[in-house]
Amino acid sequence: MSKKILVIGSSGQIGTELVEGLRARFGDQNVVASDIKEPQAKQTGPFAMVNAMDRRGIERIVEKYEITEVYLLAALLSATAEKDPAFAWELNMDSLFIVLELAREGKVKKVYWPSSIAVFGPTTPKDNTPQRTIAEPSTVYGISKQAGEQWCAYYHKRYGVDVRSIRYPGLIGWKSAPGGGTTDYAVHIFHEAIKNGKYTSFLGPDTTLPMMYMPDAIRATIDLMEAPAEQVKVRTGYNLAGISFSPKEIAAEVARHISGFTINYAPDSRQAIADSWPRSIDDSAARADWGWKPQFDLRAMVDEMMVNLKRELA
Ligand code: AKB
Repeated sequence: MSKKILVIGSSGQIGTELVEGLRARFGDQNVVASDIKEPQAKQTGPFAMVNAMDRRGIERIVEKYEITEVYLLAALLSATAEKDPAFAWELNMDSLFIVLELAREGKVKKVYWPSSIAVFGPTTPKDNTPQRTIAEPSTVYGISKQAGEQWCAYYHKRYGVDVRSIRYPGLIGWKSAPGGGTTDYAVHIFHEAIKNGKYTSFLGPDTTLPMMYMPDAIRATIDLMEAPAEQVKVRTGYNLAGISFSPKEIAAEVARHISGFTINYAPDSRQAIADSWPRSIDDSAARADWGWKPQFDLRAMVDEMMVNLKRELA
């Protein structure tokens, strides 16, 4: 049977670019995008409206398109989740159980589920955070990601479900807007710099966080899903490192492209979340197991973001 992919949450920040990447690699008709709302981006392949918590609705799509792999991206991110912890838990966990169960029942063969650096917390070693270490998250988003990782490992061990996951750092891209995360400032800064020549950061100047340019994240996601099963030794979530930087450091790079650019700082409730997360990540397990290697450093990422966003916003 040929590969048929369903992406749930395809209109979000990762979904938009992942669908594009998957369609480029496996063909437009072999990738079904789905979301709770109509897509903004023009679709080159099938699209289905579905709520990620609607088991019957998802099953109908799986049957109709003879889906073999599901990428589940629907979730409430760290900052938004803090506004409604009960709903965040419900959405983030119920949707995961639905796809894990579909895989356990043999209705799909492989599952991708995104984890996050949010599984770590204030007691985690902050620099070069190891793959296996203390993980006591202080946000509901982090708790849902940590519990989700354990459920993925459980379904793999107990039922042989082929589920794979990455602990994404903050993701930066120009094709889609970020949706309610603590790392969103690193996308907003580009939009505000190009439009207004200034930006007020909701994180303080020296708040260093792990980040990654979206093309690296999309490549990592597809590479992990395409790796032979025996090479995927971590069935919780893989640490993945790209670039670590602070608002002050990215502002200096942005200023190379926007003369007179200024940044101010007005930390809000997201500062406490950022302070609980690592500064940098040890991703040696992903490198050793399935050959992960990032391509973009801070300068290369900023250069590409500026060229593309200036064109888009013109
Ligand atoms: C967030 O800030 O909530 C996300 C994440 C790091 O998972 N970008």
